[in-house]
Amino acid sequence: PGKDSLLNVCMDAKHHKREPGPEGKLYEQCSPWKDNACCTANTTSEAHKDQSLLYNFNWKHCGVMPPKCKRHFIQDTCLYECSPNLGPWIQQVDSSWRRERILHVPLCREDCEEWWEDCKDARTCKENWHKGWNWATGTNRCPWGFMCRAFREVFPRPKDLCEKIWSGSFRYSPERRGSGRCVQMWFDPAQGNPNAAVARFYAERKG
Ligand code: FOL
Repeated sequence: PGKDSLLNVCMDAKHHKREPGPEGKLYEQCSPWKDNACCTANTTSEAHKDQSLLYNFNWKHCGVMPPKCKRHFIQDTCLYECSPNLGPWIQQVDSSWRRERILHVPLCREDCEEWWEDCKDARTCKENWHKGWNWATGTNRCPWGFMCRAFREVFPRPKDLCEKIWSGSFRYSPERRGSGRCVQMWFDPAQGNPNAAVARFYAERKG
């Protein structure tokens, strides 16, 4: 594809808009994307719930997730659902719930390290949260034989968390926030969305 087709696009997935555009208001942690977003306000309000209707996914599958950890999962959901700057990493997939996914998005090291640091004492029973849950009750529960353990045991390093939890959506980037060479899940929208320039940089190399 030409490089322009990688810029300012939405993936063809479960809740994404067909095309990015302004949203009057996006909920709390997703508000940085409101000037140009692939998500709707309703998606961003669901993104903040422990048991959201987006995927019927339950963050409390091993007990309550501490708020300092949960905020990173909310931010990941905002990035995943709202970002119009993930085009260089969109791949077609053969899946029951989406036609496209993101693969190997270079996540800035600080975003990954802070996510791990704030979640290391939280608990989970699975390394890959995309597959293999017990859905018998309508929400994800730990499958038979998968014991709840601390994140620091399931994901020994920050890189393990960021790369494995969503089956390779992210790659751990050694680049820093503000470098223009890695994607930030956290940013101050005052100077615009820094990920637009990151997408342009990688589209140039791929397109
Ligand atoms: N965040 C990021 N960064 N990347 C993502 O790909 C992503 N995906 C979700 C949320 N945040 C993300 C969506 N999460 C299932 C589980 C989790 C989920 C969506 C769907 C699910 O239904 N899993 C079934 C298998 C479904 C199938 O592949 O057919 C399971 O076996 O547990």
